[in-house]
This record gives sequence, C-alpha cells and structure tokens, in this order.
Amino acid sequence: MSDSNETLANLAHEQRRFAPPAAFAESANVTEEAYARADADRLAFWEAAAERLDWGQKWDQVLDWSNPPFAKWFTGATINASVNCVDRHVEAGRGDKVALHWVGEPEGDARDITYAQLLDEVSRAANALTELGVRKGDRVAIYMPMIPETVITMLACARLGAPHTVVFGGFSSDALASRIIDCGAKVVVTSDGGYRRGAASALKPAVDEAVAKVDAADGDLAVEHVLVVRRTGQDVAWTERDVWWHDAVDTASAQHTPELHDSEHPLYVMYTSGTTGKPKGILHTTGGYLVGTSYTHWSVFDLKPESDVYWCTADVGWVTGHSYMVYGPLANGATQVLYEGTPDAPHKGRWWEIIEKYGVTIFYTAPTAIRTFMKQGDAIPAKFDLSSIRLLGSVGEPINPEAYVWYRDHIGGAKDGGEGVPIVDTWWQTETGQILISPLPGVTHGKPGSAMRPLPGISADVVDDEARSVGDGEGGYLVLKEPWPAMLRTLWGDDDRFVETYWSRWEGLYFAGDGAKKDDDGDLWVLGRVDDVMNVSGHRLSTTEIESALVSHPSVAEAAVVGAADDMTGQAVVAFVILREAAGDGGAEIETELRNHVGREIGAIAKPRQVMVVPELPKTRSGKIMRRLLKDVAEGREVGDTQTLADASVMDLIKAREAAR
Ligand code: 6R9
Repeated sequence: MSDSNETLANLAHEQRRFAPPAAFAESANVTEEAYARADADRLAFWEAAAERLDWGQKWDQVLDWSNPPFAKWFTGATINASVNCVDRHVEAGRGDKVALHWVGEPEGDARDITYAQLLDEVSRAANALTELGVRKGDRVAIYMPMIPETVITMLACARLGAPHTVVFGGFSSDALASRIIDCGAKVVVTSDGGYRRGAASALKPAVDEAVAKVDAADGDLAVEHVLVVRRTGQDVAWTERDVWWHDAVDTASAQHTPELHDSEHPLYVMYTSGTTGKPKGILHTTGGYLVGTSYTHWSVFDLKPESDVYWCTADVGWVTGHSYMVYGPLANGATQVLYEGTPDAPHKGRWWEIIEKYGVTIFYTAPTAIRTFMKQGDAIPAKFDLSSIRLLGSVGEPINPEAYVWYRDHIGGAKDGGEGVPIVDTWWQTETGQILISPLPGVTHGKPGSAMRPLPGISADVVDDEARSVGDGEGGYLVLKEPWPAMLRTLWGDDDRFVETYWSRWEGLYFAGDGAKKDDDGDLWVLGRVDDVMNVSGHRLSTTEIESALVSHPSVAEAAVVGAADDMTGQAVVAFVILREAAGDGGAEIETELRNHVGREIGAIAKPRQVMVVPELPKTRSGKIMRRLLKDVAEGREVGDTQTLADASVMDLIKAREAAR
C-alpha cells in the first residue's frame, strides 16, 4: 500500500492534541508503568491480570503456543465465568450494589437489579435450562431484545458450560436458522417481542419460522425447546416445545451450585455480521477471554466500581455487548445502564435524559450514533445535565476527527471553554474479543481520529506487502504479532477456514483485514477494511479519509464513499451524504460545493465523480455502513442481499432518490 502514502499523509495534518486532565491522570487505574512491565515480560503481565479473577485450580502454563495458530491460555486452570461475574461480588458483601439499571423503552418502565438479585435469577435460569435438558457442552441460541433476561440467560449458560450464541433480534428467520444449524443449538431462548421506536415488535414468529427450517434441514438436528419471555404481552403462536419463562424460570430454585470449567472450555460462539459469504462462527473460550475483557474494561475505561455508572450503548447481539456489557463490566463488579430501545424514542434526547437520571460517568458508543446526534444539532444534548460524565469511548469504525471533536465538546463538556473529558477510541474486533489498540485515558493524550497505541501486553504493527514493519508516516496492513488472552480460538467447526482467513497471508502474523498507518509520532490510524480501499487512476484512496473530509464540511452529518467502476479512471469516487438538519436540502449547489471541498481537503484526485444527498445510509446493527449495497447503486446494478441490514427499507429510500435525479 505504499502508493497510498501521498493521500494517507493528509490525515496527519490533524494537529489537535488533548492531554489527560491532571486530576484524572493522578487517580487513573493504570499508569505508564504498565507498558514497561508488559514489554519486560508479556506473559508475566497477563498472569498478573489473571490474578484479578477467582479461579479454582490455578494454571500450569500462562500460554501454550506449541501448535500455532491454536492458542491455549491458562492451561490446566479451572474457572466459572458466571461465578466471576456474579457470585463473587455477593460473597464479598457487595450483594446490594446495583448491577443493572435496566431502562425499558416505554417511559417509566425501568428496573434496578442488584448483584444479589442477579445471582438469584441466574441460578433459577441455570436450574430451568438444566430441567429443559441443557448439559455442559450443549449450545443455546439467544434471540432477544435488550432486557435483563438476556444477560441472565447468557450468564446461566456460562454457569452450566453451555456455549451460547446470541443472534441480533433484527436478523431474519433465515439468519437465525443458519446459525442454529451451524452450531447445533438444541434450545432457543427468545421473547414474544420487544420495544423499538415506540412500538412493540415481534420476535417469536421469526423463531417459529427458524425452528421449522431447522426441522426441514438435512441431518438429525432439532430444537428441543423454545423458552419464551413475556415482554410485550402480544399474542404468540404456541407449540408443544415452547415453554414460558415465567413458568420454567420463576418457579425454579434460586440455589444453584456451579461447576468449575476448564480455562479453554467454550464460552460462546458469535457469528460475524456476514456482509459477504457464509457467516463465521467466532469461538471464544473462558479463562483467557475473561482475563482480557475484565483487564481492558478496568484499564481502558478506568473503572472505579464503587463510584462509576457505566453505560455501553451496544446491542447485546454484537461482540461489544458481550465483552463490554456482560463479561468485562460484570466481572469487574460495575454498576451499569442497560437500555432496551432506540435513541430517539420517545424523543431525540432520550440517551442524554438517561445519562442525567442515572448519573452516568463512563459512556461508550459508536461513531455512527455520534454523527446522527451531530446531524440533529447541538441544542438537544444541551438541554440535559451531562456533567457526571468523566470518560467517553468510541468503537466500531474509525471516528472522523469532526465527530470526535463534537463528541468531546457537546457530550464531554469541552464546549464554552470546559476542560473536557478523555476520549478512548478503541480498536478491536469480534475475533480479538478484547480491545487491543486504544489510548489509556490517564496516560495517552487524545488525537482526533487516531486509536493511538497498542495496549500493554499487545504486539500490533503496520506492515507492507512483504510483512516488513513500515516507518512513521507510512501506511500498510494492521497485524498482530503475538497471541493475546481473549483471541478467538478457531471458527466453530472449521479450523481450516480459521487458519486460511486470519493466519495465511504472512507466516506467524494475524491479519486483521484493516488498513492502517503510522503518523509522524508513530501513533496508529486505522483506516478501515482493506477492501474499502479504492484505486482511482492508479492512486489508492481510502474511503475513510474522503468520508472524514466530507464530514468536516459544516453541512454534512454523515458520508459513505464507494469506488464505482469507471471506464476512464478504473474506479471513481461516489459519495452518499446525509446533511445536517440545519442545512435543509443543501441548495442547488451542494454537490459542486462538496466536490470542491474534498478537492481542497485532500486533493483533486479524491474529488467524487458524484455526490448523492440521501436521507439514510444502509447499516448493519453494529453501525457499519454496508458499502457493498451502495456500490450496487453507484454501478447501477440490482441491489444485493440486504439480510444483515438493521433497517432493510433504507435501500428503497436511496433507490427512489437515485431514480428521481
Ligand atoms: C468491536 C467491533 C471489527 C472491525 C475492525 C475495523 C472496525 C472497530 C474501530 C474500527 C477504526 C476503531 N473498527 N473499531 N476501525 N477504529 N476504533 O467493532 O467488532 O463488529 O467485529 O468489527 O470494525 O474495521 O476490523 P466487529
């Protein structure tokens, strides 16, 4: 990717730097010392992190890397993830502490759950699942809205050693069926429905369809039971394999004696969003995963369990919901918010209202959400008291510098001369299980758009086509050079595909699939998937960079850029933009103005051939733009598979806009 350097260099003109506030740095959980300690002895560093958890048998070996790329962490040790997330806090006298401030979408529908109550509920659910025939090693599929029972079911499965697979509630019955079949789940846990955008939506019908598809599929697989939570009270069809949660779980005993599992016992399978091809079942195991997620949750978010109120807005059907809503925070004994609905129901200030009400101190969300709020205008968050916030996080995509600065100003208190709170831009993947690249908020200064440095104990680098480490100011591929505790162990049932997908490009290196660059200070900028790199007249251009240039224009809230086939230039830049509300329809000259703006920011070569103003962009539930679909529009093709879109109607809106041009 060396020919991309001329355009990559443009990002380096970002000069803003934000040092950690002095008071924050003084009391931070982790200081500079951690990097030196990890550099001196990486395995001793992770061994010390493991001491933060409760184990049965201790390990013989921290890492067994004798059969790469198949890692084993904390070999010979035994542990129970559910005990670490629940029982041990109750045993330590913190049973009355709130674990979950659950907030339903309908106003006033909320429930606080203490660690002691969580222990009762998880124990009951573990007993009920046992009663339904779930044994250690069996798989359980979870297809639920964001309600406490979802977290309870995950922890109950972990307690039994029955790996769960959570399928996002917005996915179709086909997607659910293919996941059930791939991992051979024998029980499905669901609800009648949930609340989203002010209305009750249904879930059970999709489960019924999926179960019928599993029955009809080849092989002897069958879903034995469907356990159903009554959330909305809507009518549901009922068969003899269905069981109500309130019949099975509420009546079960609240005493459950957990078994310890091997450190490498499977904890869960998470299917990646599957933007192309058959979804991959990412397998995470128990001991190393819990070490990696709990340590990074404590260090990156500077969690003070006694005083913080933490809120991660991710859906539990995404890996962030697993690592930084369930396992990391609960292992650390955090108090957190769990919100069922969408940010705009019943009004656009709902998230800020929740922050004010619960005094949220640490807030973790995605760039796509931040850009939506930018679009709606500064006045909405300004109506709420957000002064409790002391740390902000971002995950899921590169955060455009403008979005970073807006986040810091309007949510992090830096507007009107305020000091502002640290922002952690956290890079990681479903596969990595834990955050790998991020500032440490009491140590690293923030640089808008850069994820900065690998965390202590992590060996990441940017390399060229020959796997040579690139110099400062140069771009290439993001790789990991050493194993880390929460790494995926394989793809469920497909070791060959695991090796082929992640470890075959260069000997001994994990290739993350992302392009990145080192700036002149050696800090890392993740530029997005390498397949998002365009080639225009022989120049390599990154979609992220052009998108950031567009978002830096005062009229633009969001942008997605694709490379469309072009007779003259090979590929041409086509941009889709959403305007800020204050910009109205942008006026007749908006397209020319935005093309010129990109020309000024990056260079004439990056000027879009075409700029389309659209009302929405097609996104997966985790907020990633599905550029593949936009490319279909840009190249005038029939739009491909929209199965994993959070909202499938978006493509109709975009096509209608294109037709009206
Ligand atoms: C946690 C999660 C992983 C891909 C990853 C990269 C992108 C995530 C990012 C980021 C730039 C960040 N990504 N965080 N890019 N800066 N802070 O998102 O997992 O859904 O598996 O996606 O997301 O492209 O490779 P997952």
